[in-house]
Amino acid sequence: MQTKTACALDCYDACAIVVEKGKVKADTSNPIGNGALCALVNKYMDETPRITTPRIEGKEVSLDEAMKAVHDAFMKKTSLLWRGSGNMGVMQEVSNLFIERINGTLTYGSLCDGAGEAGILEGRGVNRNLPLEQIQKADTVVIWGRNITVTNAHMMPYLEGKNIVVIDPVKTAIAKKADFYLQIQPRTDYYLAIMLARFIYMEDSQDIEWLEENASEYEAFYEFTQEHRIKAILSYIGTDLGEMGQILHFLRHQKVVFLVGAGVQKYTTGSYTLQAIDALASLLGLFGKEGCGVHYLSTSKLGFDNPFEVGCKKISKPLASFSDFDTVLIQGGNPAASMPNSVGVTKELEAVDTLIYFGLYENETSKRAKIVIPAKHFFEKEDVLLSYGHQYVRKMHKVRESDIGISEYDFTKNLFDAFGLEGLEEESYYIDAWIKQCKQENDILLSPAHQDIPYADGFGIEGGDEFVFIEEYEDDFINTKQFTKVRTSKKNKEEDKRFWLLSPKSPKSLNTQYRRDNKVYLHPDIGYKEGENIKLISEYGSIQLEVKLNEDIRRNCIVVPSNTIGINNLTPPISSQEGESACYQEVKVEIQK
Ligand SMILES: Nc1nc2c(c(=O)[nH]1)N[C@H]1C(S)=C(S)[C@@H](COP(=O)(O)OP(=O)(O)OC[C@H]3O[C@@H](n4cnc5c(=O)[nH]c(N)nc54)[C@H](O)[C@@H]3O)O[C@H]1N2
Ligand SMILES: Nc1nc2c(c(=O)[nH]1)N[C@H]1C(S)=C(S)[C@@H](COP(=O)(O)OP(=O)(O)OC[C@H]3O[C@@H](n4cnc5c(=O)[nH]c(N)nc54)[C@H](O)[C@@H]3O)O[C@H]1N2
Ligand SMILES: [Mo]
Repeated sequence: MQTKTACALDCYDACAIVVEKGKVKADTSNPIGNGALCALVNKYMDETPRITTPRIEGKEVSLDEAMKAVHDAFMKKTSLLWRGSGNMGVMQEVSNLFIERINGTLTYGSLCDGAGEAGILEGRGVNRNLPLEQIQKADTVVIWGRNITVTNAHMMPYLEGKNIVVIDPVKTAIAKKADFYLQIQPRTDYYLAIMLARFIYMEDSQDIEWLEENASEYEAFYEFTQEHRIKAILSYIGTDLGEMGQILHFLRHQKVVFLVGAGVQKYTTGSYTLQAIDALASLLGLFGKEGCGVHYLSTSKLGFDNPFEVGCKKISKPLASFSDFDTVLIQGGNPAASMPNSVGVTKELEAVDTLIYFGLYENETSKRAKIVIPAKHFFEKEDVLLSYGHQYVRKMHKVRESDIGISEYDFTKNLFDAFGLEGLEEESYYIDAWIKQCKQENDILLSPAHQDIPYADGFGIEGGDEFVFIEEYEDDFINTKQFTKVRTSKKNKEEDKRFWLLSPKSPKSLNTQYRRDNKVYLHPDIGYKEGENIKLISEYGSIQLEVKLNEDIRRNCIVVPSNTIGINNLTPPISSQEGESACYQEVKVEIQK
């Protein structure tokens, strides 16, 4: 007997899984995946101990007692549900229905891809997924701020035989194999896209026919690119005309796909970066054609009528002020470590009267919670999985029994009952509601928004709209602290001794789940020794880490993976100009021995 399910970890791949006689394997009958599952599922997940018993103020209690305490907490005046992305199944959101009924508060905004998504919406009106099959038909794939072998490993088979261009401040594994690699200065991808666009106009390589029909304001955009000074900006990006020529060689008159990752947009200006990359793609006429396009984290719920959409009050997710609420429920997340500015966030969480943690593993947040409710693992419940990286939808079946924990549906049902509320349907009703809306091809479910060639009928939700170019770019951070330094560098020899703090994902963790790290990776030329302990200091806090030398990292950057204990002590409590997203990399750090 085989049971089919999928991996609910927050990842582009959202792999299809079969379980046979207790053995977990990749489902090779499904187009996603390359026949293998990653080490997170095969190894690190299994070695991580679960929370097995509910607790109230550190004391182990029965699930009934713990749920009674949760009920009492929600009787108080104000409550907040802050949900993380520990499980990407749609059923995570069923608890919205309870929060709505008690007049509680939810969050808006993002810790993840929100800035980039806002830029895409600005330009295209809707953030559609570019199907894997189109990526496979490209001549050139530009991997732009995405660490594909770590965060999106199942994309690799789709890249075979292509010209590969990589743009990243770190010479990643894929960069080492690339046909062209640009070790870009962090936070300058917007400028790179604008410069490339300007050169495309200068050499008349733009796709006039496509532009006339789909993006007719392109002349105004040309004028906008001309406001950007070439020499100063190329030197600021860390490149030159020669390298620009090499990139253009891979973009002109061929099928090009941009695989853009979270790395380019962990900044206040993240939305403009995505809009500029989209504008570059538009100039080349890359939308609505076979083998072309921009692949970013797409809106996975696009096209669905979401039964868990509610009209609650909402506060900012990356800047949540927890202490404004009597009761805070943290579900499927670890904000004490994953939100920016951990020092401030921790104080906020500790000031909450009743903090409830509902999750699988112990972490910085569970340790501070008054009530801890163990969750069921995605192998232990029914669900539906959508993906931001591809078009396939998967029904998730329970593949093992467990006495541990409670599912999100049962948690919600328990509270509906305790409050004497009516109107919650059966679990299967909601699962069917999602499944029923999918398109179907043979036995495979597809997102209702899926289009083989997205934007072939134009932009906007309904199609028919034009692409909207950027008209304005304001950036105080660059102008005051960075850009001026470059412009005056001849006179002012004093160098900025601080380093850009990059926090990409780790191969051994899924965000803060599984193995945690305690190292800082930096270039040997910076002058520290392997194994040495150093202190990193920013305006917001500090951490002590062990040095690992790595020649692949740009000399003005240091890398502290996002699973590192204490990384977010260093990051700023700010949100992006558009998209209300965290800006983990809008910070420079000093090193002290
Ligand atoms: N193994 C594993 N896989 C994961 C995750 C995990 O924790 N572990 N997390 C999942 C989640 S939640 C997400 S959102 C995705 C994210 O996955 P990705 O989109 O790959 O994002 P990151 O790993 O954050 O960073 C990607 C790359 O951006 C580069 N970078 C940093 N700053 C800049 C910059 O200014 N410009 C450019 N051009 N590049 C830059 C980094 O060096 C890094 O190589 O991965 C998912 N997959
Ligand atoms: N410095 C820095 N910080 C970052 C990032 C970065 O690039 N740099 N990346 C950000 C990004 S992209 C993201 S997406 C966020 C992620 O941040 P969070 O959403 O907070 O994710 P995790 O820290 O992995 O915590 C997930 C928790 O969910 C719980 N969980 C897992 N499965 C289930 C389930 O089925 N039910 C319930 N109830 N709980 C479950 C687990 O106990 C786990 O501890 O982190 C962000 N933080
Ligand atoms: Mo993410």
